[in-house]
Amino acid sequence: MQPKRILTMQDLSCVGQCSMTVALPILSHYGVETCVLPTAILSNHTMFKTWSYLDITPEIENVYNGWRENGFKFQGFLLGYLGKKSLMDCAEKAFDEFSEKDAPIIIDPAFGDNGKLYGGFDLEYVAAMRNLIRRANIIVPNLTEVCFLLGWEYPASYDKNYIKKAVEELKKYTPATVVITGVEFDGKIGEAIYYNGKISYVLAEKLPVCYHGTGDMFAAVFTAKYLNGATLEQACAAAGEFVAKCIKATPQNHFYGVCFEKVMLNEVEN
Ligand code: PXL
Repeated sequence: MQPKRILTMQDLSCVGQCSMTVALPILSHYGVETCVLPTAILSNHTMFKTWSYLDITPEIENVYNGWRENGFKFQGFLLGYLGKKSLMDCAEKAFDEFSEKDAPIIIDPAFGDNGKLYGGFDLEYVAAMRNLIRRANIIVPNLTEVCFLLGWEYPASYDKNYIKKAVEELKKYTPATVVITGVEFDGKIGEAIYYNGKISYVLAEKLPVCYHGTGDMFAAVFTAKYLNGATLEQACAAAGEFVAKCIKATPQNHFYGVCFEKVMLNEVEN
């Protein structure tokens, strides 16, 4: 079978093991032909003290002209950190013009974590994302992003009823299947999947550490597995397992991302 060809749109942080520099190798490793549209070029991700930032929006129409002239189409889309509101219009244009029939659109809102927005984002960006998810088939927000999308306070604690209310509210903005990442119950961590009116949970051991870029990694493995025929639950379990292995392979002093390369090397050698 020919690998599926997808387009992933997210930033290229030159240093920091997140967004494009994890999505591209992981999607390729798991058998997906990965075309990229970098939305911004940063010296490093925004969890470091400082960063440079080049917005790619002005170049995108030239890229699209190249794609139009060559007749390129994609069989799926994975959106991560876009950076600016203008990129959301570019994303919609890509869905309209470069999609094969029924190509799934998977959107990771990628604008915050731990109850806070990432540096450089504001509520206007959140509102634009709330609008963009109406185009998604699957969204993979973490709980911080869910709360911002709904205009809710980030909760000190929550139960399964809270998650149910949250997904029901989200459904007002999107027809998508909702996969909330990083939810914690009974000392375990994983995903709440809302599909066809029902919620299921994929939970696994919670590791006592937290690293940047793991959400991007989760979205990439999830997307590859799902496009290659896994169910939502299987794709979540595989992605969660991959992220956990990467965290375990990362020494504590490696603070800015996780050592996913070691895990992939292991998978190739075995
Ligand atoms: O991992 C999410 C992410 C992606 N891209 C950039 C970031 C972050 C998180 O901080 O700064 C540029």
